[in-house]
Amino acid sequence: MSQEAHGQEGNGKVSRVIRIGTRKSQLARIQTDSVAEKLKKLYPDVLLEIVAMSTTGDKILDTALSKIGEKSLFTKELENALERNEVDLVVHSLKDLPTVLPLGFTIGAVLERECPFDAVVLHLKNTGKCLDTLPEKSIIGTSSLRRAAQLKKRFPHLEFKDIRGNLNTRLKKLDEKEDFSAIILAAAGLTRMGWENRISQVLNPDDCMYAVGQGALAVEVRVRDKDILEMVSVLHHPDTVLRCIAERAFLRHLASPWSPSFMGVLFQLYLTGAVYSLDGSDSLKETMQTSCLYNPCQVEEGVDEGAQRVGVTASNVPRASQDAAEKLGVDLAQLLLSKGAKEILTVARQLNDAR
Ligand code: DPM
Repeated sequence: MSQEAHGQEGNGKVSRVIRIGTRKSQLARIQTDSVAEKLKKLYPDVLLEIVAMSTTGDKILDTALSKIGEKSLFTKELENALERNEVDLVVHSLKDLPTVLPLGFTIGAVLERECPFDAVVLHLKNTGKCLDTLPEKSIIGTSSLRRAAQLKKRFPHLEFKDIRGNLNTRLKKLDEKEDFSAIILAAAGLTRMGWENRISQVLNPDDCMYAVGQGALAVEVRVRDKDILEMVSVLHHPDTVLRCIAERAFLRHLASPWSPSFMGVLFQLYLTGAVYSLDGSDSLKETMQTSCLYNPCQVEEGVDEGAQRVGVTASNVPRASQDAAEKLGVDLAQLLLSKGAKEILTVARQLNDAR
């Protein structure tokens, strides 16, 4: 619990103040506010305070994300504040959280996943078109190696260039200049910003597989802070938890120390995972299934609350289902590795480093 973490209400009642850390971008604020609202409804007596801060990722705007290398770029400052008890929980996009968290932190809640797919936002002059009908050599903005690799293969008439900055900056770069014919962004982020009217095409996974954890929000907390861990655990959406454990286990087994940008997954009752070369010409894609049922009546009591799977603590989701989800991810990664995934990833890394 934070020092001085008690507020004095007008009626003399003392209640705990919970501080929520967030990045300063509009999307981060919207995401944090949505989680704060849910907590406020569940715990009306708790005082919530939102603490906004800049992160390294917000400051370095001129280098392609895939080149900076450090995955916790957007999370480190927030984790430092968590460590120093300056905040009690931090709201992130799950896909920005590495599959191995620094010691002492855990994902205490994975909220219901919104649309996980990627979306095309067109320059207004291209209204009515789609990726298929854009003219030859049209320039598409994305800094995601994952998106570029898959879309280059599927739409060879298009060219791909890096675009950086938060969503507001990117949309401005698209609209106010002639540099890009379209940009690719996560549908979930656009929808949270209230810009769903700018989505002209939602990409299905045959065209572009989404990233591990995309579309889900996560709440990161201190492992040792059992009160907060228990408090946020009611936000867990069991179906999303299991899908994301499978996806993250796949990524961790295949990729560490890899960044998620080369991989995408689609999990229904099955998990599809793939690896791509940078230009998409070389790829491996496999699907595996598991029976991983969630029966809310079967939640076990007395599960070890410290137990983490790929960074997630979910004592209110059956352990057997979590085991099955995790095993599915690992098995799928092993299958891809046995077919040569490591070679594709190694070449992709060397080429990206040399860019
Ligand atoms: C990660 C990637 C991107 C973000 C890489 C990827 C996109 C980077 C780019 C891991 N994090 O997806 O292949 O386009 O240059 C990010 C967004 C969201 C969370 C924005 C977006 C919102 C969606 C969500 C950036 N992180 O992907 O358009 O909450 O899942």
